[in-house]
Amino acid sequence: MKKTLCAAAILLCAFPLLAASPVTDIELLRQEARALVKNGTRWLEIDSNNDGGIDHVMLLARNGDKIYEEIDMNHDGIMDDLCYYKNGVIIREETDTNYDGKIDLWVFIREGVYVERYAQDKDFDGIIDITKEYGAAKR
Ligand SMILES: [Ca+2]
Ligand SMILES: [Ca+2]
Ligand SMILES: [Ca+2]
Repeated sequence: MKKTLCAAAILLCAFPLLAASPVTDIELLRQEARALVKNGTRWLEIDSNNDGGIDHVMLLARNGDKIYEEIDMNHDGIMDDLCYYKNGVIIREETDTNYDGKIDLWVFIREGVYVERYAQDKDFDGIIDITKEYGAAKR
């Protein structure tokens, strides 16, 4: 048990730097993202359609830069879209496109706008079926 916990902690630390997370469970990923909370960070919670439920959550750095973001795209109370930022610029987006609580689309973004790579689980079985790389121009 202790060993598993240790491995999880290591995974947590390495997580923002890794490629597609092997973890697809949204709730688990949301828990892991809580490790991004540091001294001076703050949460911003938004009810974008005024239905009384929070559907957009952001973790902000002390200077206001976004660190992490969660969006409930279909307003069912369950977050479906997770975004990760570095220096306030988006680097990765993980989406549950069929709203089953599991991530099935990973998009890696360069300089905040360019899609560098994406991976998709098209049949929602937890196994990635498509990966596509859009590398920078090779020299
Ligand atoms: Ca949802
Ligand atoms: Ca899904
Ligand atoms: Ca699949």
